[in-house]
Amino acid sequence: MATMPKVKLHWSPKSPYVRKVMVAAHETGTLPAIELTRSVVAMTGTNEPLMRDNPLNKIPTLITPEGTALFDSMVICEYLDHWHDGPKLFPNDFDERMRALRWHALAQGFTDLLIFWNNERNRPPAQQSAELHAAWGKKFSAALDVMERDIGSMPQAFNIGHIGLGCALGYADFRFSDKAWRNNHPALAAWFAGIMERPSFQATIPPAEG
Ligand SMILES: N[C@@H](CCC(=O)N[C@@H](CS)C(=O)NCC(=O)O)C(=O)O
Repeated sequence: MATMPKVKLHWSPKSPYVRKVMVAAHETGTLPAIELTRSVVAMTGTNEPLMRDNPLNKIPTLITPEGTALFDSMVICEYLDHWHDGPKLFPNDFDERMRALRWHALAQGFTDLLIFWNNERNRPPAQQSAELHAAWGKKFSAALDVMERDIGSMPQAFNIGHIGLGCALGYADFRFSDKAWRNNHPALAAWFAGIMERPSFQATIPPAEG
């Protein structure tokens, strides 16, 4: 396999989606080929240099040597996965691939929910919606319950599902530690403790708020 060419990545250390890409970069050995550009984003505004590469104003966004902007995080992870010879993050076997993508989708949807919920929590109290808080609270618990139920059948071979779930739960810790998700989800907590031992996850822990 040829070495990955130099690419640029719009990046920020606290984004759970960027973290997925960084974990994938560590796992595939492609990190040295990635030049990081710190791009600050907010749902309520635009970052003009980023907008020139990605009209959706989202990080992560990767720029290939040909000048193509790739997004979103799953597409970028698949790009990185192309450039190494090790076990694939996106398995070739159909059944394995579907299992991996299902886990990834559950984790990604959970992360999306946390991002929107966190944005709502940061609005002035008078503008916040009690309905949204209640609905997100129910979906948060329901998703964790399904993860707890199914985590025993998570494949052993590390793949994009592991990356998505690890980054989702890491973001729950980062922004929603008050929800103490481990209390009712012991199997999931044990799985997460295991995944956090990987150097790729250790190297990408978001910095403390400050
Ligand atoms: N589905 C996208 C989501 C990316 C995303 O929402 N990133 C956030 C940062 S955590 C962002 O760029 N928000 C800025 C905005 O929405 O304008 C992915 O997986 O990459």
